[in-house]
This record gives sequence, structure tokens and C-alpha cells, in this order.
Amino acid sequence: MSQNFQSSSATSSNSRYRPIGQIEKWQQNDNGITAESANARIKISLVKDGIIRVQSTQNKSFDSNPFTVLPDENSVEFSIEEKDDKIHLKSALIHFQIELNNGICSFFDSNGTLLNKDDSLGISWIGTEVTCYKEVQPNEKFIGLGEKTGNLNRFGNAYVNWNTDYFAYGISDDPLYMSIPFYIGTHEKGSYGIYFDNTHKSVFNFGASSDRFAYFNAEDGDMDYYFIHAPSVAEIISNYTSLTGRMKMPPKWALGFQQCRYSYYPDKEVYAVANTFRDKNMPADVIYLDIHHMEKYKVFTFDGEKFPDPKSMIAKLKERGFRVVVIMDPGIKTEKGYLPFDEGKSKGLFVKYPDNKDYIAQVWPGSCAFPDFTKEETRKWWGEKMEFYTDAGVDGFWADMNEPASWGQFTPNLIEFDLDGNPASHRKARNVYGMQMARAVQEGALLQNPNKRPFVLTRSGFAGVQRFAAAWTGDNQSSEEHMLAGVRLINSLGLSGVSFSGFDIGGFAGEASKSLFARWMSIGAFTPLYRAHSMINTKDAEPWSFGEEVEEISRNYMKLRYNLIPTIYSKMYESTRNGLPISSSLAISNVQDPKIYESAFQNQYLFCDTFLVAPVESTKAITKVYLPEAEWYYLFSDDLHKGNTTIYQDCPLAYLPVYVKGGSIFTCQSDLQYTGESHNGILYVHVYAGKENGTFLHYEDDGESWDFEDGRYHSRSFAYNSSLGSLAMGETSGEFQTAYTMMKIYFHGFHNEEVEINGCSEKLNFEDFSFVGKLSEFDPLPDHENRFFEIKNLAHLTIPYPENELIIKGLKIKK
Ligand code: MIG
Repeated sequence: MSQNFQSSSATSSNSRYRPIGQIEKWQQNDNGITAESANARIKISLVKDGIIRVQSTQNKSFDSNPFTVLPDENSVEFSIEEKDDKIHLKSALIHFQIELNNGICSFFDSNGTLLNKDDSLGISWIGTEVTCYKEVQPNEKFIGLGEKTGNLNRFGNAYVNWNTDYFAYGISDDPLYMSIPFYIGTHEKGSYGIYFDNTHKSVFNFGASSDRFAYFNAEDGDMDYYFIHAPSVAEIISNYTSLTGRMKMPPKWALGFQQCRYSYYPDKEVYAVANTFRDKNMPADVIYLDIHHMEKYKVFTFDGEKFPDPKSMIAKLKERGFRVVVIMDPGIKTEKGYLPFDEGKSKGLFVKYPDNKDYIAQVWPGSCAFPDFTKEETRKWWGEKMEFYTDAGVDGFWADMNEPASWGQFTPNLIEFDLDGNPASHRKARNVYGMQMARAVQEGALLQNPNKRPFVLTRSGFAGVQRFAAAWTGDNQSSEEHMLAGVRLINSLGLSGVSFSGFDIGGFAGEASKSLFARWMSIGAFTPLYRAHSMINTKDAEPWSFGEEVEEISRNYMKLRYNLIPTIYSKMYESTRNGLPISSSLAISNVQDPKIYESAFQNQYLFCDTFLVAPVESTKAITKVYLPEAEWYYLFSDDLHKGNTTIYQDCPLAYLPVYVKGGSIFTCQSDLQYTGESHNGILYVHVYAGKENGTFLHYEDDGESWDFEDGRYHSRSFAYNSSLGSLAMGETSGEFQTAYTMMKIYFHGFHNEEVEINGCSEKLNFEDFSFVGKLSEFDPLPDHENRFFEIKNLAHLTIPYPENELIIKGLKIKK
């Protein structure tokens, strides 16, 4: 069969299907095999146990992608055997087969259960377009793929990876700003991940317009994918991020509330906004300067009229606990005498046409040249220029328009990029351009302040962008459906290695209703990046701009956010180690549970492994929530729900449906105005009764330097053991001096009068406790009375912050 295809494509048109065909020779090498067929070269490599790389090319040598997968020297044990017209490669976690007569690949787990198999159309080409066709297993679901709209389960849909500036995108539109060609397939026999390491425009089709197969393809480059298998989805994501990297520890202030606006100016407005947060007792850490901070939109300038003295403005803001983040667009105004342009031009750092003329397009500053961030020299230069901002005291950087965007939005494909010494056209470079800009910005911040953790936020990116920056989901809209779609985008980014992400709270385009803004602020408190932003020429959209009630609700959730920062910070730290998200789709914990994919429940997620958040429109008074197998405590009252059930939950605007998983432990701090403010010295520990055991690693450090890498951190483990009825605290570790001197432990769902601490009996105290405060009665009518939830008679105990191990015993679960 393959012979037919081959001869027809060779003699008539390049525009016909051309498969790998019969494998003519193969040989074993250090970590797999190489093979040749009439039409292609093939290389199969065991990257580490659980990860197999499949490469196939029509060319003499394999294509390289310098910016995506991290180099790693691993040698894994495996065996190779040729039997029944197949080559069998077996490692501990994956058994792999390739068929000699057509190159069809199959992947099995160690028990020989089929996980994934090529359709008989296999890996093949139409011209330069390369595709891998896969069988769809019974009931197979597809999740992940990064910043993609649509349902949690992507079956029945197709997506394009081509970084695109998409103002006010709709909730089903595609492609958006960032491309991550990584997805997870899951069916009754197991789960696996596929990362397609090809930066050209690509398509992932999970059964749209065809019920025969799923496929992924790219318009050029090689078939080059990593097949990842592990017993759990979490381990698959961890393995994927061992390939493409993990985020670096962000500064603590980046976890606080961030206020953005297109644009705050002049300086007096910036002060007014900052002061209002403090006057209104609404905690916040960050104010953004959008494009109006520049003179004629020229990067590395301040508008002298709007901001006559940026240095002292930023210093004054810092005194009040605010950090300033500035926007940076890649386009450099082509203006003689403007130093960044003159330097970039004379050093040859801009993107060029093949005839060596600079590529020029229109953006905010007018005609612009575009720094080639795929070139090391350009990245270094950009980083040196950033002294302009760091000198002024700027702490964070916001990379926008880095798809790259320009008026007209149709970049010609012939322009050329360096790709660190492997020059290529826009077709190969576009999707990595934004991420290389984010890299330049991160490296620049580090060049300027080596011992300060940078905060970089990027709009565009590719697989691995998490190493350089946090991400936000671009120009969303002020609508209920967009708020929920945004939750799915964040969860999908989390499934795809990007742990630190957020959306524009309130919506960028349009104007939020009062209730929408309040609900979005509540949900945002439970997302990794807590940031409000809004478009130019729209009504004020600060959390106090929507009336008193919205202000109170916003304040409540902002305060709760700051109370939870010890937990969020600890989970961020874990994510730097394991690549797992902070907002975790339930597909990570409950992949086999069909309920979680239903449209009513697909937005639900676990925040910090502890809080099940059920986002709901602000217009609803009651909503359906699915609680998977476990025990769940309604956050605000401790009402206990058995898992594996659907409940109807009242959701008045003041109360976002959030449930704490039984067996959980988390830590909190006192109310703060900003993350750098001193807390009251008490670490609040909440432990929840449950059948399952739970653990928590509390982590802290100075919040802004790299000293923790040399041991200056403070951490301690907590473990709840259900059958022993105990809460154990491990020894503290690290050399950082914690500022906590006391520990106040809250026991949720237990019915103890006393407990045993290191063998001695201690009486518990009881108080009425609430995670969010009571709202004022704005409306005097009795039927509008706001409900208030609190946890009645919550048992607690305050002890000096233990220096050593400590065990609390005798915990009895309420029946
Ligand atoms: O052409 O800098 O997504 O957040 O406020 C619009 C102005 C450019 C797009 C970003 C948005 C930002 C806006 N930018």
C-alpha cells in the first residue's frame, strides 16, 4: 500500500498523502533506535522512564527547536527486540512498538495495556505539512493544550497554534495569544501526555469533522513528539514540566492584589489610586503603568509631563507598600536620535527581510522595528536597556503585544529570525518570539538586580514560557460567560505547565455590572494571579467604583486572599519543584470521574489542593455543585457534605461556593495591607477532619531574594492522620528566621474538648469564626437582609510557635 502512495506522490503532485512506508533498516543506539524507510528517517528515544520521543523527518537530518525542551542527560534502562514484524522497546513504565511495514507506533503501560496507537494513516506528509494520526480509544477525553477556549474535554474540537493578538475574543475563538502544543489524553485504561515539539503553525484536531481519528500536525518542520506516561495526571504534568521547565519562585508581592488600568496617568492619579486602597483598607501590592507612561509610546522613556519625576513617585509608592509594574511592547519607534532605535539598527538587532532590510510595521509609536529576541545579543541588549526602569525603582515588567502584534495583524512569513544561530523564517519563529521576549525581560531584570526575584507578566508564549514569566489571558470581555471561560483558560494553562496565570478581573473590554465585578473579585482571590484591569475609555473599574456593597464584598475577598498568602506562597514554592498548578482542574485529581467533564461542573477546580471552588455567574442565587469522592466542608459554615454527590448551593453575591476537602491542612496570617507588612506573629493553622490523611508543607523565606537557594528559608511539614487522630508537625528546616512566635490551631469537624500535645492534655477553647466578614445592611428592607455565615464554636488552641517536632493526639471526628 505504501508503495502506491509513494510512487503517486513522487510522480504527480506534492499535494498528496505520503506516509512513512516500509522501514528498510534500523539500528539500536544509546537511548533507543534510528530507522529509515523509503520516505523518512525515524528516531525513537527514551528520554527518561515514562517519556519516549518520536521523531520523523523527510529530510536528511532532524530539525532542532532550541528554545523549548531543556537539555537533560538521562540514561534509562530498556530492552529492544524485533519480533512479529515489530520493534519492541520496553522500559519500566512504557512498552513501545513500531511496525516495520508502515512505521505505526503503539504505546502500552507496563502491564501491556494499550494507551495510545497511531491510526493506520500513521505519521505522514502532504508537501511539508507533517501529521500524526492517532486512534481514539473508547471514551477517550482530551484535556490541556494551554490557552485554548472551549470545554474542559476538547473532544470534537480542533485548535490552531499560531500566536495571535485577539482583542475582545469570544469565548469560543481560536487561536489566542499563547500556544502550548501539549495535551493529555485519558480513557478507562490510563492517561498519557503528548507534547508536539514543533513551533510552526500547528493544528490539534480531537475529532472535529471526522470520527475516524485525532491528529496533530504542523505546516513544516519534523514530526517530533514526546509521549509521556505515568500512573497519574499529576505525574504526567510533572514529567512534562521536567522537559519544558518550571516557573522560578516569584517575589511574594506578586501574589498580592494587582491593580491595572489602561492607563493611569498622570502621577497624581497613580497616587490617588494607591492612597484609596490604603484609605479604604483594601489590601493591594501592585499598580501598573500602561502605555501612557511613555513619551510617544517609546519604550525606555517616561512622558516628562505626565510623570516628571518617576523615581520619587515610585519611592513614595513604595513607602506605602506599592510596587510599580511597567508595560513593555517590543516595537521600537523608527526615529533617528532615539537611542534604542539607533543602537538596535547599528548593531543589527532587529528582525530583517531576507534582503537585509529591517522589517517595519505600525504599532502604537507609529513605524516600528522589532528586536529579534530569538537572538542572544538582542536579549542581552534589551536587558541592559532595562536599567532605565530599574534605576527608577520599577519592580515588575509586563510584556504585551509580543505575538508580535502590529496593525493589520498579518506579519509576512518571509522575515527572518536568528533562533540562536539557526536562522528561520517567521513560520518557525513566530510562536516562540513572545516567550523569547519574556526571557529577555526576565534575564534583564536579573542582570540589573541579581538578587531580586523578578516579576514578569507576558501575553504571548509557547511551551516552556513558565520558566520566564507569569501569563494573563489577554483582552477578555466584561461578561458572565467570559468570567467562567477565563477560569477554564487558567485551569487549562495549569494542565499545560503554566502555574502562575490570571485574567483581567472585571473584563478588559466592556464594563462589568456591579454583581459581575464582585463575583469576579471573589473568584480572582482563588486564582494564582490576582489582577484587575480594564480598557481605555471605560468607566472606573477599581474595586470601590461599583458602590458600597461591591466594595465590601471585594474587600472581604481581598482580605481573605491576604490571609491565605502563607498557603498560596507555599504552593507556589511546591510548583517550582513539581510543576503542578495552583488552580487545578478536577481532571488532575479525579480524571476518571465522568461528572467533572459535564458542562455544569467543568469549571470547578481545586485551589492550592485544598479549596474546591465552584465558579458561578453573579446573576444566580443557587447553583449545582458536584463534590467528588471525599468529604467537603462549606468554607463559611463548616457544613459537611459527603462526596460523590451533587448539591444545590445558595450562592448570594457575598459567598462564592468554596469547600475545604476533609483531611486538609492550610496556614493563614493576620490581615495585612500589603504582603510586605508585618503580621501579628501568629501563624493560623486550620485542620479539617476527614477519612483521608492530609499533609501540608508550610514554606516561607524573605519573599524577594534568592537567598532561599542557599538555605535561608523556613519550612515545616504538617501531617494529619485520620486513623491515629493526630496532627503532627515536623521539625523546622532552613536557616530563615520565621517571624511567627505563636501558632493558633483551628480544629474543623472534630468534637474534642481537649487534645494531647506531646503527651500532655490541653483544654481547647471555642469561638465563632468567619473567613469573611459580615456585610453592612445597605438595604433596610427586611427581605433584603444579607445572610451571614460563621462557624459556631470552632475549637482552637494557641501555643508558642514550636521550635521542634510536635504531635497533637486524640482528635475525634464529629459523627
Ligand atoms: O493595543 O497597552 O492586552 O492589557 O492594556 C492594545 C494597552 C495594547 C493590549 C493588552 C492590554 C493593554 C493594552 N494592550
